[in-house]
Amino acid sequence: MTQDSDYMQMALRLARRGHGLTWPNPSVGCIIVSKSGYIVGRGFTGRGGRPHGETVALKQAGQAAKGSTAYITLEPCAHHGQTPPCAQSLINAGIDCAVVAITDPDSRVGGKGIEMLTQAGIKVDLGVCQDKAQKANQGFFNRIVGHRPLITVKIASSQDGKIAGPKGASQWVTGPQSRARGHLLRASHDAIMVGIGTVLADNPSLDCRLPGLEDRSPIRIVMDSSLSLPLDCKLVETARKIPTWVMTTIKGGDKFEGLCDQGVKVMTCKADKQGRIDMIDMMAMLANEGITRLLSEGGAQVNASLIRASLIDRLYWFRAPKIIGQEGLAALADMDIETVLKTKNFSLVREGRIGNDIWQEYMI
Ligand code: AOF
Ligand code: ZN
Repeated sequence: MTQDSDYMQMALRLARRGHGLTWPNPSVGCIIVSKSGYIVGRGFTGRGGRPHGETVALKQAGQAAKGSTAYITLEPCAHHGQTPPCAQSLINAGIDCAVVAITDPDSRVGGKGIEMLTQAGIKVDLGVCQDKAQKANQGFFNRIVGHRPLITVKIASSQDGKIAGPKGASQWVTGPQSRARGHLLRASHDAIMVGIGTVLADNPSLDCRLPGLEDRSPIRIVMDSSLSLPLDCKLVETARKIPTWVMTTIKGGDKFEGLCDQGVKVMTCKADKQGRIDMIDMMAMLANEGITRLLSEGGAQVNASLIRASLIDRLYWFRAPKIIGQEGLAALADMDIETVLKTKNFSLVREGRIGNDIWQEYMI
């Protein structure tokens, strides 16, 4: 017999489809199972956060929602937004039972959705697959509770941890399959971030070029403390097509205006003692802009800054079967021993072979 946890895992799989699309909102999955045990509605949050997952699933279920059980990956909302609260829609549809994975930390919800359902006489089972839901919603939770996005770092290196050869040629260290996986990672994030060094070395496009997923390109963010971004680089030239944000410490001036004129959004962050961007302040600004899932593609300086500020939640490391040698550029720059000793250990959660490369996924 299908268990509650099986249905919840289906709902979580649906929710994950919305990663990268639904920010500033979480992606919520909902499965409606009729009295006779059939799945009559499936939904997840739409682009930009609307419609909510429950709205989609209830619409599909129609009259069959009467007496059903709804499996929802996050507590249904209790506030009046652009539409009535999902908790009210579930009550109106006549469901018998709600199985909810985890409560919503948004102060407009925070337990009120569960309360509404219970008061209406609906049986509520809270906490099914809670750990998995915590991970699936981590971007949204980080934004609301931690005032920063979920931060994932992707590194593509040689076996000896070098991301570029002696002349800084970094683009093709790993094979085509790893690069495609990297593009899939882009599609499941709200924004992708690189440092100015990477832009000057590679002039990248930072879009998602997988067939069928071209419209899943995330926002592109460049960390550029002194505004060295050339006005004729690919990112600036395409800024009106794919949003491009520049994080800097500069407050104005010709370059600032020039970038804004080309459609780039320039945001001024606090500077640290060395004049570098204050990472915590920058992440709070990004969370404030609604970013829940941020993918950092480095390079060496950005990776090191993230490690120094203890800001890495997940790490994907792709390694090609090549040795570049000590002349190459290390994945992490400026890692002095004090920083290394302070760094928390990562745990390996998954690994595999991809083409001729090895990939590993770590969590803090
Ligand atoms: C749900 N189902 O699919 C999502 C929820 O701006 P609004 O009105 O769309 O509300 C956003 C809030 O709703 C968001 O902060 C979070 O608390 C909740 N998200 N809730 O019932 C959904 N995406
Ligand atoms: Zn809702």
